[in-house]
Amino acid sequence: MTISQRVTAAVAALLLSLAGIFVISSPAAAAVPGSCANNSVCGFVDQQFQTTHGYEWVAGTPGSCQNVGLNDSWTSVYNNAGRTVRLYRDANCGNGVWTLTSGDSLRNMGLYQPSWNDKISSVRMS
Ligand SMILES: [Ca+2]
Repeated sequence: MTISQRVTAAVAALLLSLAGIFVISSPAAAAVPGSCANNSVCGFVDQQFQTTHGYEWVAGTPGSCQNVGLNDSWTSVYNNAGRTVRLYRDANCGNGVWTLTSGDSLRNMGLYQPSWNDKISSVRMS
């Protein structure tokens, strides 16, 4: 093999492995919208939107702040509200930490910002 053939083969192998990752991950991503109610922001105690240890659907009124039921427990969150949602570390929408556009999600807050994991206390829909 020439060097360029080796590079081509390595790139092809990398693309194949990436394709495998996407195929494996797509069913989990597709399952979220159906389980999270429309017009709601959905919080999950576990990562990857798993419901084993608890979950809640927060159906908000646009512009109003809502304290979540599972205080300081969310690890993953899916925004199915059809509008932008802001997440807050404190009750009554104090200390905003993250904004999710419609359809956006966080699979594991501990990966993005460990100090937010198990800290969300309130949300506001725009
Ligand atoms: Ca909190």
